[in-house]
Amino acid sequence: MTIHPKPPAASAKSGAPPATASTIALGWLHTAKFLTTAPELHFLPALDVPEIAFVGRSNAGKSTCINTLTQQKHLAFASKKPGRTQHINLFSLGKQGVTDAVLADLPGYGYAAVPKQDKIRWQQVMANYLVTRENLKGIVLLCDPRHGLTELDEILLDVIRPRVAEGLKFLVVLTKADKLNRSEQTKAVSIMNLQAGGGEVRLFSATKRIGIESVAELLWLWAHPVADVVESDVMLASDMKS
Ligand SMILES: Nc1nc2c(ncn2[C@@H]2O[C@H](COP(=O)(O)OP(=O)(O)OP(=O)(O)O)[C@@H](O)[C@H]2O)c(=O)[nH]1
Ligand SMILES: [Mg+2]
Repeated sequence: MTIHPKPPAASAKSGAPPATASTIALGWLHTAKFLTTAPELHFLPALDVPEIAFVGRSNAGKSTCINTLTQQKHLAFASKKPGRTQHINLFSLGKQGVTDAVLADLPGYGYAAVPKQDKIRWQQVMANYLVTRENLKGIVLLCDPRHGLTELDEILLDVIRPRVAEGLKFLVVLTKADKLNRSEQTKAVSIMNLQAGGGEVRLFSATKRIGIESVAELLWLWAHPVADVVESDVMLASDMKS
């Protein structure tokens, strides 16, 4: 049996309920702070902490997803107007002011009104980022299940496939799940499981608060691989196995 590691359970203070994996993961995400913004890859600082990038078509809900996970309404710019995020925006995470991971909000692609030259420039910046960013640990691809994967999503999947094969983490977040009924949600997950090339798939809704804990726990695990988790937590996981 495979036991997936969990965020460590914090020791309960007297009277307080023990912290669960999702409260630890959400507490960690809540520490998010704006770090920097860059119009081009070479303006990004070189970092040695794990970076998790949010990518997807314009208006898919990337910035809203970051704000929901971090429980901060205005951390990333979210807007009804597509094309709102035009730079790579980095947010640092970590307790006690010690940065242990970074979230990257990338500009969306596929917005028809963007001039062709800008579109091409952005596709190049994005492809460069996804291929060369050394501390990139995981990619969260946001996809509105009412539209499914677009041609540009497919191109992105082709770009990252070799890195995923080498161990880059990959998650497809099916956004705006509140717009689907139960059976449509189930169907969307089944279809995406076939398309996600071995990556994880989660339903998500910022408005109906679907999937928040589950995505938070996954990101926590990406940023805190078992080898880095304190010995007692590893022992806890191995106790569970026996
Ligand atoms: N119903 C619903 N609407 C959502 C949800 N998430 C985001 N939206 C809406 O979708 C629109 C786009 O959201 P953003 O978070 O700005 O999308 P984005 O992917 O960052 O867009 P760009 O920055 O243009 O790439 C906004 O009007 C959001 O309110 C959701 O879970 N449910
Ligand atoms: Mg955005």
